[in-house]
Amino acid sequence: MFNDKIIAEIEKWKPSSSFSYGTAGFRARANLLPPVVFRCGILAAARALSVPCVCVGLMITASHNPPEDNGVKLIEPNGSMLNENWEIIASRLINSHNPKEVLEELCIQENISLVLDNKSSPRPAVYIGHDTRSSSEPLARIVESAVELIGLKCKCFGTVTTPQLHYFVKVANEEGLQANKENYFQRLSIGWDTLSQYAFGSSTLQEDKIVRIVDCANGVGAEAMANLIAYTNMQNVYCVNTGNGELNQFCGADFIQKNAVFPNVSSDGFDLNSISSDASVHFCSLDGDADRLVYFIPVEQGITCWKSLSGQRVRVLEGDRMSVLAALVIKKLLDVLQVKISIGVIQTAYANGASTAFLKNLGKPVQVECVPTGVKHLEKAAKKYDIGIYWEANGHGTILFAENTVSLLRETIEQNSAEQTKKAALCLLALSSIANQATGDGICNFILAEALLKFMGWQHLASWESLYDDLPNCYKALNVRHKELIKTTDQERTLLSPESVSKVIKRFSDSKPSYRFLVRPSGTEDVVRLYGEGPSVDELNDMMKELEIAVLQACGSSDHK
Ligand code: 16G
Ligand code: MG
Repeated sequence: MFNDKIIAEIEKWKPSSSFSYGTAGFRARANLLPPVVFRCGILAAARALSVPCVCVGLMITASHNPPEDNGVKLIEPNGSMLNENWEIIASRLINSHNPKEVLEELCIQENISLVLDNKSSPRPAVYIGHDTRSSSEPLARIVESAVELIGLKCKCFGTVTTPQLHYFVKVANEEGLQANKENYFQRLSIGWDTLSQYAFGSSTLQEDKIVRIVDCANGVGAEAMANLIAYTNMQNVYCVNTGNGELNQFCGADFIQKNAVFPNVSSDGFDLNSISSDASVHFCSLDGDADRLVYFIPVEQGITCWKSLSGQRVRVLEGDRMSVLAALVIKKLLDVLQVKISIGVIQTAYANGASTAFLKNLGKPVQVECVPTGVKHLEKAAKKYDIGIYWEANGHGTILFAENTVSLLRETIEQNSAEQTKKAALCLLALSSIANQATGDGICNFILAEALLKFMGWQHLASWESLYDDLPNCYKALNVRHKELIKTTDQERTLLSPESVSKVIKRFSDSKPSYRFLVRPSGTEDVVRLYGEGPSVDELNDMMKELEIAVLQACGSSDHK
C-alpha cells in the first residue's frame, strides 16, 4: 500500500497546532504551514490516484488575508473545490499523530496504493500554483517533495491566480487541452472579439470616454491584468496597486466591500489628472488571489489625486449587481433565441434584499435561490440549471453553462437560423467562454462586466447602480471566545441558538418586520459575523448595537482576554 519510508517522512512533518479544512482550505500564519502543505501534497497525490484523471490541483494562497498568512487548497479534477469527504480526510490527516493509520484507512477506502516508484507515472498528476506572498514559493517546493515521495510528478505553474489554476485543471481533464496561461487568455480574447463583432457593433457608447481603473490589491491579479490587456487589446484599462505596496493592505476587493472606502493607491505612475472631465471612470478592485472583483463609485466626485481619494466613502457594487446584470443580458438574449432554457440565480443570505426582489421580478425563466455561504454551495446549486448564475456579495461568482446548453447554442449557430437568432447564440457562447467555467474569477469577471455594461449600452456605472437602490446595510465581525455556540438553519437565515440572541432577533422581526438580521460563525476566522439590513440607517445601527451586545454576552468577547 505504501512503504515505511513514506510513513517515516510524513511523521517528520507534524503540525504544531490543530487545523481544519474550511471553506477556503487551510489558512494560518505562514510559519505554521510547512507540515500542513507537506501532508496536503501527500493527500493531493492520493486524490489523483483515486480517480481516473489527468491531474488534481493544489494552490498556495491566503487570498485577501494579511501578507504574513498563507494557505493551501486542493482542486478536484473537474476544476471545482475539494469534495466534502476529502475535506474531512484532509483535516484528519493534517492533525493526526498517527498518519499511517489515516492513510491505511484511506488506501482501503479508495482502493489505492501509495507506492514509492519513480517510474510508475511519468505524467504530472498534481498541478501546483501559488500567489505572490514571499512564503508561497518555498511552500510550493515542499508540496513538490511530498508528491514526488509518492512517485508522482508535479507541474508547477509558478505565480498564478487561484481561478487560473482551477481552469488549468479543468481543461486538462475535460478537454485534453494544453493548460496554460496562453490558452486561458486566448479564450477570453475570442469571447471579447465575438461580442465586439456581434453585440457592440451598433452601440452608441463612446468607448474612448470610458476609463477603467483596476486595483490589483498588490497581488497576482497585476500580472494577469497586464496579460489580459495585451491579449484582448482592451482599451483604456489602467492598473494600480500592482505590487509597489503591501498585499491587501487598505486595498483589494475584501477591504473595499467590507469598509466601503476608496483604497490606498501606491504610486503606479497613473495620473488621475490625465482623465478628462467628461470621462466615465469604472473603478474596480480584485482581491489578493484574484478570485473576487467588486466595482465601486466614489461618493464625492471630482477629486483628482490618489492621496485625497484614499479612505473616502464609496458606494460598492457588490456581487449581487453582477448577478443582476448577467441575468438581464442573458434574459434578453434568450428572448431572441426563443428556446426553453432554465436560468438559476444563486445567492447567499448576504445578498442585498433589493437585489433579490429585483431578480424575482424578472420572472420566467429566471429563478432565484439562496444557499449557505461558501462557493461550493453556490456552485452546486448553479449546476442544476441550464445557465446557473451565482455570486456572493463579496464579489465571488461566475456564470455556469451546462453542456447541453452549449451544444444547443452551437446547433443554433450551425443551423439555418435567422441572423438575429444566430447572433444571440454567438453572444451567449461568447459569454460562456469569458465566464470561468471552473470557479469565480476576478479577471474573467472584469472583462465580463465590461462586456455586459457595453451590451446594455451603459457608459456610466451609475446606470448599472440605478436599477434599484440597495437597502441600507451593516456588517460587523465580533471577536468571540465561542463562535461554535452559534447555530443556524434555513441557509443561515434563521438563528437557532443561543436562545438569548434569537430572542432579540425575534423581538426585532415582530416589531420591525422590514429589517433582516444574519448571525453566523465565520468559517475562516475566529469571529462571529453580523449582517443587518433595513430601511433606516439610524434604526439599523441601533438594532445592530443591541444585537452585538447580545452576541458578545452569549459567546464571550475575546477582545479583553
Ligand atoms: C471563503 C470562501 C467564500 C466565502 C468566505 C466566507 C471560497 C473560495 N471562498 O473566502 O466563498 O464567502 O470564505 O468567509 O469558497 P467567512 O466564513 O469568514 O465569512
Ligand atoms: Mg480570494
